[in-house]
Amino acid sequence: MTSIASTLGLAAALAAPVVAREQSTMVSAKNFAFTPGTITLKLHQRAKLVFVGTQGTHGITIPEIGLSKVIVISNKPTTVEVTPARIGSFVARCAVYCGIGHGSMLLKVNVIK
Ligand SMILES: [Cu+2]
Repeated sequence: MTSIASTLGLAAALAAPVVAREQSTMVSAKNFAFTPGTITLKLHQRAKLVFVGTQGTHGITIPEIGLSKVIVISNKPTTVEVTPARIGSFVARCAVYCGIGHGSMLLKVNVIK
């Protein structure tokens, strides 16, 4: 049940100015794909990456953006923060063997200005 007070509180929260601008991107991992398969981050802007496993156990390492190995397991979101320092397109492979499709499990990261 939603009270009028909580509705008003939500409206106030939605109307509040954004204090910090931070990219937040959710990436899900299942056998054998990251979704979305490509994410775009901005150079020198802190980004929050939320990895959510929906099937199997996977891993991701993206040294080009300063992300050391993150293990992604089902039903346990893992949030990491990165600040990309290089422009480019980087392809990361799943870092934990997860089965027959493991070799084609890729996440492409574009870092733009
Ligand atoms: Cu894998």
